[in-house]
Amino acid sequence: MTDTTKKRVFSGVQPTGNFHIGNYLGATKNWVADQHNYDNVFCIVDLHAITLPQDPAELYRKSREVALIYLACGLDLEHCAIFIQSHIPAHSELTWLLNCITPLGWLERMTQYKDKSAKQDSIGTGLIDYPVLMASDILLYDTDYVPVGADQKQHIELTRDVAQRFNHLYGDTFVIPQGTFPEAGARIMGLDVPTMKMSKSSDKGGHALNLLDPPKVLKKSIMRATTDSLNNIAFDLENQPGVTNLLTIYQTITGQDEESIINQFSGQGYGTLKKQVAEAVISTLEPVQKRYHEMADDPSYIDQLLKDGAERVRPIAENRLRVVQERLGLRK
Ligand code: AQP
Repeated sequence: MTDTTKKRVFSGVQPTGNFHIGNYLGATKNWVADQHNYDNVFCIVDLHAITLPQDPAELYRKSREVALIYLACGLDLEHCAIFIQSHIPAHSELTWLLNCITPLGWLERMTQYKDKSAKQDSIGTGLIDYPVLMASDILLYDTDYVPVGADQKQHIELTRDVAQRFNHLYGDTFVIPQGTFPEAGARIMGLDVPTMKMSKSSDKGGHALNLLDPPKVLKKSIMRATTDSLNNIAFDLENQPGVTNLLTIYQTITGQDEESIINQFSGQGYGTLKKQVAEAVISTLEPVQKRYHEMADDPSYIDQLLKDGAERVRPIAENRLRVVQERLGLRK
C-alpha cells in the first residue's frame, strides 16, 4: 500500500445487516482479483451506517466482522490498507468543507436518498448528506478507481461533479475518480423478490445469501428462490427475473459466458439449475467461512490490523485535507 507507481483504488462496505453475496460478487470479489495491480484503500464505512439508526454495540461488532470478511475473502495486507472510516477524522472534516460547495438540489435528486427516506417516519440530515461523505471518502485518497456495484453509479457521478466543481472554484485539487462496475454481478437481486436488489436491510428469510450462512441455509434459500412458470432457461431480465438472477450468480461465480451456461442448462428443469447454483455458491463460500472462523477466534488481531490500517492511510488523508483548507483560505 501507498505504492505511488500504481493507480489507487478506494472502496468500502457499511457495517450494517449481513454481508451478502451481492456485496461479494458486486464489489469485494473484484477488489481481491485486482488487488495486485493497484494501491488499495478499503474502508469499513461506519459513518455511513449511522445515517440510519443503529444499535451501538452491534455497530461496533459489525465493523470488526466486515474487516474479517474482507480478509477472509482474500484481501492481502501487503497490497491493501483496511481501516474504519471514523478512525480518520479527515473524512468528517472534508465532508463539511464539501457540503459548503454542494448544491442541495444535487443531493435531493439521489435515488437512494429518495428510496431510503420514503421508508422512514423522520430522517436525519446525514441521510441526505450521505453522498457528500462518500465523495470525501473517495477524494481524500486521490483515488483513481472506485470498484462498486451498480447501485452506486449515481453517487460516483456526484463525487465527480463535486470534485470538478471544487477544482473549478479553487484550482486543481482533486483527482477525478472513475467508478468501475463488474460486467456480471453488478446488481444481484433478492431471491424472494427478484425485481428488487439483494439488500442488507431486509432480514426476511430467503431474501439474501449471507456470506456467513451455513451451507444448509444457503441451499434452502436457493431452492426456495422465486422463479416463474415458463420452464425456460434464459437470461431474460424483463420476463424471467428470478431465473436470470440465478443464472447471473452462477455466471459470476464460475466465470463462464452466457452462451455456455445456457447450453449447459438447456432442457433441464429449474430444480437442477437451483441445485447447481447452490453447489457453486457453497463451494465458493466454504473456504471464505473457514478463514473467517479461524481469524474470529483472536479479536486482538483484528483491532491491531485496523489500527495499522488507519496509520497507513492517515498521512494521505491529512495531506489532501490540508491542501483543501489552504485553497479555501482556512490556513496557510
Ligand atoms: N445487490 C447487490 N448486487 C451487487 N452489488 C451490491 N452492492 C450492494 N448490494 C449489491 C455493493 O456492495 C458494496 C457495499 O454496499 P453497502 O455497504 O451499501 O451495502 P448494501 O447491501 O447496499 O446495503 P445498504 O446500503 O445498507 O442498504 P440497502 O439494504 O437498502 O441496500 C457496494 O459496492 C455496493 O454497490
